[in-house]
Amino acid sequence: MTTVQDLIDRLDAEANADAGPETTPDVGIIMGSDSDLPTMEGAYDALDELGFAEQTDFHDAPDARFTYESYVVSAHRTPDLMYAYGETATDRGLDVIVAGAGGKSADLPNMTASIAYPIPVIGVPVQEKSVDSVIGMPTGAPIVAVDAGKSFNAGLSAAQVLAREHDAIEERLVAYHEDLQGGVADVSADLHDLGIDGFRER
Ligand code: RP5
Repeated sequence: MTTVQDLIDRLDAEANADAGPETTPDVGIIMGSDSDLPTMEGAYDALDELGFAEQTDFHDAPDARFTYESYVVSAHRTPDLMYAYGETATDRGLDVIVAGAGGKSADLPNMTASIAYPIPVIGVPVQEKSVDSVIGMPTGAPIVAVDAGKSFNAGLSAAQVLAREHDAIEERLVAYHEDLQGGVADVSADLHDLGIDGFRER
């Protein structure tokens, strides 16, 4: 059985490893419970769509140039692990963290934003009732957040952070946006040209 201390030791070892940016994960996805996973899947989907690969071994990066990793980290059940994750984020090579939590005490995103500062944390409130908890930060302690459940946008935002430094990601984001516009244009033309009845049947 894996203990919290095992995971903390692992994070510490990775932070002290001599690993360059080519091999370390770029995006960290964390969530308060595995029950958050269905809501958080959009973040994985967005990053997958942009050509990121999942990295399950810190020391063995996949061929893809840009990668993400993910963990369950509970602010309330495993506070030491949350602290270790945020504190080692820079040394582990993360550039941005997507953090999701649910319930009324959705503190993982906001606490991780404080601990990992200045690494940007994009908060995902898993439910409507989690929004205030995620975004309610005091002056000087910032968090970036999406609306409840909008984890796909959180994944896109994480890529936007990386795109400032990596042209390849910017190109993928631009291509994604062009596809998005193309999809709207297709639907718009169909609605106009087929009429409402034809559109319903198409
Ligand atoms: C939060 O408590 C988690 O982010 C989750 O949304 C919620 C409930 O967790 P479980 O009881 O389903 O594990 O910290």
